[in-house]
Amino acid sequence: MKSLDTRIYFITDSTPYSEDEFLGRVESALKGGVSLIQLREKERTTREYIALAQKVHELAKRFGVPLIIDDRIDVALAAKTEGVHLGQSDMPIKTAREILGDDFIIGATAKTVEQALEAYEQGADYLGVGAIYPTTTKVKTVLTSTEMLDSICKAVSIPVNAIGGLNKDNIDVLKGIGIKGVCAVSAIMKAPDPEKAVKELSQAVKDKLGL
Ligand code: TZP
Ligand code: MG
Repeated sequence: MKSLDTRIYFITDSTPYSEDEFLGRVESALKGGVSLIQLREKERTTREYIALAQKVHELAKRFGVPLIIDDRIDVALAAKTEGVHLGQSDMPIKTAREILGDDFIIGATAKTVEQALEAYEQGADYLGVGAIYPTTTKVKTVLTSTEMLDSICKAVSIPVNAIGGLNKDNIDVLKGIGIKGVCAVSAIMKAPDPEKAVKELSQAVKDKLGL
């Protein structure tokens, strides 16, 4: 298993920002100490996605934080990032692993124990499970119960992260569940001061979840 720190997994959303403002916010979040970062773009052309990935990658490398690309292994390969995150309608994990090799970080989305086991058996390095709470981020998802999250954590031996509407004030429900971290978009991206938001979220994750 790879050594992978998923405690504070920041997923970006560039939608409402100019590129400079977006990159400034990403840098601020990195300064705050995120442990993993994912570039998540849904509207951009392939060329635009690669160009932005290269810029975010330069920033992330300065802080020693691995960059994961959402959905697209071609973009991840082109920008030479450390990983890719694949959903249930993206390339199968097995195929991605064959193409990308053992060292590449491959994350998967799972909402059931069956999906979790399949992703694990096909070579996923971590799982994202949710949405735990309703989210304001644009995503096709349904709520996942904390009971299901718990069952998934017990079923696989790779890190499992919770995702969906999570912030420093509502993560108590995750206490006692064997997650290795939380994923957050809005709580960091939309914060007035992303660096401060990351520090506060890290403290809450440490205090409330012991991570
Ligand atoms: N998958 C399930 S919920 C979600 C994704 C990508 C969005 C999470 O965003 P937020 O703003 O942290 O609720
Ligand atoms: Mg995706």
